[in-house]
Amino acid sequence: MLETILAIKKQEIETIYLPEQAEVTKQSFYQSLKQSPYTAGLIAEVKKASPSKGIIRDDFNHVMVGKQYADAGVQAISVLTDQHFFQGHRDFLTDIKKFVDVPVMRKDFIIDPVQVAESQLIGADAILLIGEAMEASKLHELYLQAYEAGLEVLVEVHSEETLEGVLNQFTPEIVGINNRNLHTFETSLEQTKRMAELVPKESLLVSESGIFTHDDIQQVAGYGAEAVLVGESLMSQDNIKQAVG
Ligand code: IGP
Repeated sequence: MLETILAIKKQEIETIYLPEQAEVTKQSFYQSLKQSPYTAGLIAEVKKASPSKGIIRDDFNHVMVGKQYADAGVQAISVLTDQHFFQGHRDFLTDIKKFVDVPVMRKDFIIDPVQVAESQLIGADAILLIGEAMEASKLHELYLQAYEAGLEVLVEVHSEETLEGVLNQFTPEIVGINNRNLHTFETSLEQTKRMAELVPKESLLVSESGIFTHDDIQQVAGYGAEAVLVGESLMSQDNIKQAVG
């Protein structure tokens, strides 16, 4: 699946036109997560659909979801901007950023410098870079470009092997362990358990995907996660704001 997504992404990159600079107030993604008063900081994801689940919410309105997350007091918001597989849009991020004062991360398949530049222009505070999507040396280049442009980076990995490759290059400020395998969609919180000890103490550890209950949060926090990234379970609630609490 990841290969298919990346093949389409490469075609899309050819047609990116850079938008005008969105006027936004920057918020620190890292600081917001670090300063969370809870067991684990919450990154709540604005996710309309996914390749494994199809449409998650029929009455989807990105600004409404973003506002509800912010009102509920989440530490950060992740916005899926990929159109083809997740039915997102880059404008979703710009729109949401106008209404909330929590940091907003762009979730997409970023593999090219032009997408990093685009992320800055649309008003993102942070971006996701996926270890499995490229060589560690390339990921490092995009990482440096992002920080230079004032963007923070969540470096996501699924396997021990990918994590090792990244750590041979550099130590990311924020590391996400994706509990979901992007090739098979198999999801297990055990992934965080197995890999947490391989993540350097200096890095802020985020556990991503497949988190549904407060018990799940406690579980991954017990493995060492300082923050969690939750999409589907919040998006499918009738009352999103209540669900966050
Ligand atoms: C959220 P979930 O299972 O709570 O909906 O997962 C998030 O982790 C997931 O959307 C995700 C993702 C990704 C999506 C993690 N890494 C990379 C697209 C690309």
